[in-house]
Amino acid sequence: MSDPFLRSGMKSHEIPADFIVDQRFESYTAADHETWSRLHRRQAELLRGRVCDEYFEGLAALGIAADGIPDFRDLNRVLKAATGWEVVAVPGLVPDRVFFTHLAQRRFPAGFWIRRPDEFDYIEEPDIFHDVFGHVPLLMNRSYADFVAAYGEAGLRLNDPADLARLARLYWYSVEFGLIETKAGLRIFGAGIASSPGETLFALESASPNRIGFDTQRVMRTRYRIDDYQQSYFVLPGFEAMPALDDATLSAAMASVRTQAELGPEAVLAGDRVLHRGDGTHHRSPRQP
Ligand code: HBI
Ligand code: FE
Repeated sequence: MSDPFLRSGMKSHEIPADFIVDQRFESYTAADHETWSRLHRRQAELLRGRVCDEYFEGLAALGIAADGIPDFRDLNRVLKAATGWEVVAVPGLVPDRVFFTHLAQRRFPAGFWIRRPDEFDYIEEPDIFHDVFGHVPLLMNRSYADFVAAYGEAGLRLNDPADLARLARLYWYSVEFGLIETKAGLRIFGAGIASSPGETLFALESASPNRIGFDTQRVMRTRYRIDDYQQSYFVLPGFEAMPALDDATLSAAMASVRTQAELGPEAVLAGDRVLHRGDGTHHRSPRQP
């Protein structure tokens, strides 16, 4: 059995039960900071006119800049005052219950390690660039911040793995891969998109994927891909439309969704508000992500 936290350079016995570790800001090398700078410069440039305004507002307010990896102590002074959130360092993916517990208490677990130069364009596990550049700016937004905390609370209330999978799809298709309608047009807000140059262009501009109006029960039924760009993106009309996850609302939605068939990630339904019907070319052509 390989050690799942070797990626961070840590051994299992060094990791506490809540998985929170010190960021060890002083341990980043000049090469680590340079990787961050290159990623930041490339992505900030590409996101101009493609990401929602709230994202760049959060980035600026938090001082997340191209000059180097941010120190969580600096981020947390601003973030805590704004929405009550803080960023905590973790060595990698943490177990679901641990993840939900931190979110419910407004602690966002962020990988503290950064990808190697040879992994510049693709990593399997979230590193500090995905977590901090992708997610943290929008934790300055009240609606997004409240949704992520409510997601943690909801995860702790559920026990059935099938229900947890349905809940996770709401997070996947919004916080990770969501698009949003603005007066200026369609924009990105999902961190999985915002931290990936390839998916930034694909999600917004490719003819291949479907772009469908976000509907809570529809999304809860829809499986997703973890190994390639999404076949469907869901579009929120605004941050205030993030789904309600209080016990009464979620339980009612869950009861209804349990009676409905699951959907493949490529599905388009008669009742969908289709903004773009994808031609599916990307996922049909063999291996050219
Ligand atoms: N752990 N660090 C970290 N980051 C995540 O995004 C994460 C996780 N553990 C579980 C998880 N995500 C998802 O499977 C949950 O949404 C259930
Ligand atoms: Fe993420």
